Amino acid sequence: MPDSPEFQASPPVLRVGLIGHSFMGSIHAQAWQSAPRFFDLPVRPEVTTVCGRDADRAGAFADRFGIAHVETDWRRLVESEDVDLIDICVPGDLHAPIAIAALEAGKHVLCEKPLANTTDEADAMVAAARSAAERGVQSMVGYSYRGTPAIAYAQQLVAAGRLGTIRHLRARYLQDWIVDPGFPLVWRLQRDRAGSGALGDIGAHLIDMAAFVTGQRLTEVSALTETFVKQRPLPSASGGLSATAAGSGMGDVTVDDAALFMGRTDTGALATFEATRFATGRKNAVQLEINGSAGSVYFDFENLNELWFHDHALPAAEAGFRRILVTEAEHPFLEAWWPPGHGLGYEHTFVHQAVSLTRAIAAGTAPEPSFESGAYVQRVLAAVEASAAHGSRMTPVG
Ligand code: SOE
Repeated sequence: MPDSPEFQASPPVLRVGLIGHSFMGSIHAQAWQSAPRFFDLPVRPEVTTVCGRDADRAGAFADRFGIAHVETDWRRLVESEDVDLIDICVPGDLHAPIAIAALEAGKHVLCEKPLANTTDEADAMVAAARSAAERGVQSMVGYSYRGTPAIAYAQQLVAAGRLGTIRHLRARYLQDWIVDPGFPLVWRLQRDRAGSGALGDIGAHLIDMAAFVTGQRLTEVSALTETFVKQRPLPSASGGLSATAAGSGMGDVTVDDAALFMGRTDTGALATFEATRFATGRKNAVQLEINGSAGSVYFDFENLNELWFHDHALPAAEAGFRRILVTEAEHPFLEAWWPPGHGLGYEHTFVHQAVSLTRAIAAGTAPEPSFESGAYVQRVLAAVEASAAHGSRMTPVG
């Protein structure tokens, strides 16, 4: 009833064109659907098109998620008048061409991490994002762990000075999904597709998360990388984390399996990072500890609803790490969800990412993490690789 006083006009729709429909494609599709159901948003995001080269697979995805249109050519999608935002969930070698074309066509962009495969690509993407922003077109890189309430709350504690002067960052991202040498050579293990291995896939999250929580950036690093399994069976399809081998032939692994590095931040804190896909028993252990003069925080994604906080101002007899269950309505993002203690999961971090981007687009403000933040991560990745190649020499972040 449009003229009833009770009538509330539906918010306008933000039409999302999703490129890619594997693991990341599904979690993004789910996030776009959940965001307006749980959060009050000034515009309502809706995935109206999914794009993939294989029409049958993309069509099956569209049916499953209730997406109206299927496209098989990303170039047609970014030029289409029927979408407002391009969401890029494909391997890294396609990030720069798609993002730049989309921004030039006036489409907002959400791009999966890492932003690009090289610093040159990242710089070109930043330039395209800057010029698009002058026309009110926004861009964001998908460092989704910023949407973890406990991580966002740690950031608030640091910003409020509860940790004092930060001295140490200790970050680890541990997985074990390619320990089996029979696991196939999926795109994440190919340099020309992924840019790097554990370093860029999961180490990149750590670099972004450490910068987000502390507000500090690395200025120099010293690194070691290793590829433990140098050849793997060719995959049956270019699949993801659960791919199977085709049973015909082997190929070279051209990325790192593990990366370790240490560094110094712009305010003089010392940092250590470890990213590996060979930590047997660790599935998605994203761990971050920060020690400051006034206190410390510790987080592990395998218990993502918890943040451990040590308040060094307390008398020694009472102090010590205590567990904060980050599920209160006062905690970041939690006002929209379940009652205290009922907990969130991996997918919610992507919902929060979608919410932040949607709100920024509606407000005409620059979302974070920006392409510039993504390019910073890219420069650290490049410095880590350069240091490892030169025998772990201390290497400036360019
Ligand atoms: C695989 O290592 C992966 O899916 C990453 O690509 C994601 O960024 C991370 O969130 C989970 O693990």
